[in-house]
Amino acid sequence: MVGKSYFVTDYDPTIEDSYTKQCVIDERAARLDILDTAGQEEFGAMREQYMRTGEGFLLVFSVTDRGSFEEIYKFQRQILRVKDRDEFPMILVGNKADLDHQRQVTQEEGQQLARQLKVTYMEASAKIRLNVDQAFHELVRVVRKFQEQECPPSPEPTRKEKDKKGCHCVIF
Ligand SMILES: Nc1nc2c(ncn2[C@@H]2O[C@H](COP(=O)(O)OP(=O)(O)OP(=O)(O)O)[C@@H](O)[C@H]2O)c(=O)[nH]1
Ligand SMILES: [Mg+2]
Repeated sequence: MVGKSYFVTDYDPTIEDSYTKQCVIDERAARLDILDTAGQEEFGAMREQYMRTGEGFLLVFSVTDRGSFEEIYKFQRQILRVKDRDEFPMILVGNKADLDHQRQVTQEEGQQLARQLKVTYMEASAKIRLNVDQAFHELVRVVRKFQEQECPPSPEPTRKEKDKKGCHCVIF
């Protein structure tokens, strides 16, 4: 849902859609390659592949659908397993926040899960465009922070330091 820049009222199950978006986040240019993936189980075979290539993930559930909320934990475990890490850039998004009267998941439950997963929680609505761009921007910040920790930009590393670095290190 959140990859689109317009709101679609028909339900059209996603198999896989992709979008590219250029934007400036915190005064730095970013190119977002967004892969909108399927929630439906029959398209789940592609899941590990997109998990391997993704640099950051928006874990989107619907606040009006308890089942979608309960699936999030499993997705996060799978991402961490595929990445072979304890933490990875992700944001938990509770979508359809405009449908408050149909809520099955409270804001507090969303927060609680986010704490457990060690990620940020945001409520969004694709319909009223609440927090849609913000969720992407927040994810970019988390991805940048993560990548800087993984591979800190060192202005002029010495030869010895270069050899020690795990990133961009070519061994002859
Ligand atoms: N009221 C409201 N409806 C929404 C919102 N986001 C999506 N919908 C509606 O919910 C239905 C499903 O939306 P999709 O974006 O197709 O859902 P999805 O999660 O991508 O579904 P899959 O592609 O099958 O995983 C559509 O009818 C949308 O119009 C929202 O924020 N508020
Ligand atoms: Mg979809």
